[in-house]
Amino acid sequence: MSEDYKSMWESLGLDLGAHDALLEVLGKGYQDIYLAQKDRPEGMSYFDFVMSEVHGLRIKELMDEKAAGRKVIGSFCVFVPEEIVRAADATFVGLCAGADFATEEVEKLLPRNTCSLIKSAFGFNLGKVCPYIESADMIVGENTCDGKKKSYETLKNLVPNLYVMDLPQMKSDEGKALLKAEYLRFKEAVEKLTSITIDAERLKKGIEIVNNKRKAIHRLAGLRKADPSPISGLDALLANQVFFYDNPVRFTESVNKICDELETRIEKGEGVFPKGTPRILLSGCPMAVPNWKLPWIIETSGAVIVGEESCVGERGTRNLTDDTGNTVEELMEGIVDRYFKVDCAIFTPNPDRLDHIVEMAKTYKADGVIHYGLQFCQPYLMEAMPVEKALEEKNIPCLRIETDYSMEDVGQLKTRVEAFVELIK
Ligand code: BJ8
Repeated sequence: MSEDYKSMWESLGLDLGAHDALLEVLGKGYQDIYLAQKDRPEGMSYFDFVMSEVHGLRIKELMDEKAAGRKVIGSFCVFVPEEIVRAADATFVGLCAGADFATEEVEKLLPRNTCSLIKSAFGFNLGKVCPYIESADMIVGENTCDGKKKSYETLKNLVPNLYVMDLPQMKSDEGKALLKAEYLRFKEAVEKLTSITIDAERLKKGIEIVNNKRKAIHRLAGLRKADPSPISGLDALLANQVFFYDNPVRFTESVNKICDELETRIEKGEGVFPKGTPRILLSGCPMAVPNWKLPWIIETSGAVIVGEESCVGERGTRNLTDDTGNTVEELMEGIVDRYFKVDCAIFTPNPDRLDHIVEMAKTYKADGVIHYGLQFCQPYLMEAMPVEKALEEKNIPCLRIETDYSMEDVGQLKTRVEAFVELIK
């Protein structure tokens, strides 16, 4: 950290010793995985800076916003509509975590066979190492998978400000009506928290800010169709991860700047890996910072990742929200329409996701798909089988991986990934 943030972390109630240890591991991981890459776009230095200050400067900014009367709202899921948060001048932050922490403490509250994503969020909270959780004025949980849904019953005893949003499980008219009712209830809760009435002008502005950051990410994704790929999958994943933390306007500018640079690279035929490097589409559970294990294994095994069918990726960002409405009602309708298309595996049946994976594999000219399922994640592990079948029908090779946040299986995963890369070469 470039400044001394100790007093800020102390005032947030962080456990300074544990937090220092976490930052050390994070810094080392970043060094070994990210900074060790060759030929990175210069624009990635912005993301290196963001990562080096992810618990420092960014938290200070949040503190300054709070001091100016703005609220911070944290979320664990892409179903929480950021547009509504922005419309109330509040700041939206992602709270999912991608590393094990305080596992022993967590397993006193949650069954051992809970997915790493949920355990990690609890671990960061119990270990008092996450300044985002501590600075949030409202934490939004959502009824998606059983693991999350039931864990919020426990989480509500650990945090003072948990708001639980119900979500549909089927893409039916009734499901859509439930989503609409829940978004209206959320809008009211945000208005109450911020003492701001969300009118059409505010909502339009909120939609514009979030759409702009999605458009920048779409532009970045489109440039990865090139061969050689102008950016590594690891770096593109990082941009998708920072999407959830950064100031949205600054983020949009920074991603667009990288895209300008990537366009020049493409014109010159330059890339991060040689032309003809096997191209992989990653599909499955979301990867939160610092969950870089599998992408790192793939990109050090002779392949390049060209897309992420994930909530930290295209599943989360792919559709824009219609901003043509003129009333709150019309704009809210646009928000409901947009989010109702998110094809998370908690939906049943969920054919859109299978179609989207096949479509992405074709669009990004992937030679194969690696499906990433977190251990104990029923929705994605169950859906991995129909995904594989749908890909087989199109003659697209697929490798199903089931793992967690530990590093114990790195050797074994590397062997399987290398064999898969050989196969698709
Ligand atoms: S919209 S993917 S962000 S719920 S990995 S906690 S599903 S057991 S994260 Fe998700 Fe929203 Fe869906 Fe996206 Fe459960 Fe699976 Fe764990 Fe998961």
